[in-house]
Amino acid sequence: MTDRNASINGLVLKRYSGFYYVQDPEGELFECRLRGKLQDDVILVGDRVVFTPTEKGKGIVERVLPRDVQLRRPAIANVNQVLVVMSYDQPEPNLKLLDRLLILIENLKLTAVIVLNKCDLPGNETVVTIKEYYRRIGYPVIVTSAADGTGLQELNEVMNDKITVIAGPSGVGKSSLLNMLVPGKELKTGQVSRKLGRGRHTTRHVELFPLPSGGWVADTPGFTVVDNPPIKREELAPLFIEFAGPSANCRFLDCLHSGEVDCGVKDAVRDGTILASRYQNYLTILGEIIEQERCYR
Ligand SMILES: Nc1nc2c(ncn2[C@@H]2O[C@H](COP(=O)(O)OP(=O)(O)OP(=O)(O)O)[C@@H](O)[C@H]2O)c(=O)[nH]1
Ligand SMILES: [Mg+2]
Ligand SMILES: [Zn+2]
Repeated sequence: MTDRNASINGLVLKRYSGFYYVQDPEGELFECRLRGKLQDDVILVGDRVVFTPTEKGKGIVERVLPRDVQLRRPAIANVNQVLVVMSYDQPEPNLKLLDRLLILIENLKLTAVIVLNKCDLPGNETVVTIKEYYRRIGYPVIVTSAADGTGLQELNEVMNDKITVIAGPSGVGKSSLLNMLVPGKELKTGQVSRKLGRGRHTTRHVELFPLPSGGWVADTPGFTVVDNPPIKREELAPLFIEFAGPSANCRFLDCLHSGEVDCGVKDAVRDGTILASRYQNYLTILGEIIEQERCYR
């Protein structure tokens, strides 16, 4: 079918009780229904669509344009990058979760940006490790405070013209950062429970918020565990981006950097080039993936 003259391209920002909210290139929002033949489950937040404006502020979605990538949790299409937020304290940064999130992002071939929020609080040595080591291996690390505004300009700049998802454990300040970046959008934030040191799960539905300086951003609920990427054992090491150089020195081409002799990765761990916790997390996840392979056989 050829699109009617009046049809224009738009981006789906949210879905709410049967309506899709579609933003046109000028930034105007349209409350849309789907053209009858379209099934409800073909459209995700983040999809680019062709739609026909009808009366003021309303429209009909005609078709969905091809998708680049699709995240499952949260279900968002066409994501460019993920901000992995950790905090200086309350809760303390968690390197296990950080590494698990980073490999998921690498596996999806998305850009990962690490955000260290709550820099108004004192941080421990893990904060220093993130700033030094993760920066050195190539991840941008942005230091912020939603409380005093530190780093928000820099954060704004990395999100320019991109679709960004904010991920990380509960209570690190994801929603608080978003509230600072998107004026007039008060997202629910939760007090960190003093006893547990983690926040309540306060963030639920999926929505892209337009940023004043260009780009869109989605909040996610905090989590403490994530699934492994659906990969084979030999596909894991390349997701630990700094293993690439040292693995050129492994004696075996198919070295998994665990029990093998003459392993460049293990040498690099021994001489301190590779962070011990990165290697430990690699071994743990490798073990889990091998275990999964056994279950599927
Ligand atoms: N000191 C300080 N506190 C902050 C900062 N950012 C957020 N907080 C507080 O941390 C608590 C949790 O913030 P949220 O924004 O709800 O955290 P979240 O990551 O969205 O949590 P979930 O939605 O549960 O995943 C709130 O009490 C915030 O006021 C910050 O930069 N500094
Ligand atoms: Mg939140
Ligand atoms: Zn090796």
